[in-house]
Amino acid sequence: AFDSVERTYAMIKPGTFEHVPSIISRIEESGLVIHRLKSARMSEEIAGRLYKEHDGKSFYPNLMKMITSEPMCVMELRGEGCVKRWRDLMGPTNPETAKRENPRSLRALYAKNITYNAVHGSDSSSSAERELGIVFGDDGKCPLRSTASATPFC
Ligand code: DGI
Repeated sequence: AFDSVERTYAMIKPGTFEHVPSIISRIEESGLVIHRLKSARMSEEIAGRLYKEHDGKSFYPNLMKMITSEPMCVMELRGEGCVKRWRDLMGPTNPETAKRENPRSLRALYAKNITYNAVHGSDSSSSAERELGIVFGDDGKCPLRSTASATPFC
């Protein structure tokens, strides 16, 4: 059944607004399905839950500043093997590496630097479930509200 197809959590991160159409096109061409999409600005609280594993690292303050800086596209992607397929489309974390190893990847094309590196994708199915839960509120806690909502973000 469609429900059993793998899913992943994807973000078109702040600083990448003008490339949203190109990135959406690449997703479509790849055959992955955009199951849910919204435009939202992340609250500090949700960002903290999402990036909990990096709390305490040297780059954590910059990471938090970047991810809460402006609205972005958050998505649930679906498709067979989509965790790996989306990670392959993204390319390596560091854009310099991406340019060397995979010049067609989204990070090679659109990342400004390692902090503003254009896109995010879960690193495993279990991370995907956790991250989708946080952002879309599937975990029963407060979801990331879309920018269309009149209510302030929680
Ligand atoms: O899954 P990725 O986004 O490729 O990488 P990750 O989950 O290990 O780290 C999340 C984000 O944190 C990454 O997209 C950029 C930032 N980051 C990770 N490692 C470093 C880093 N930023 C800096 N400045 N230096 C790092 O070593």
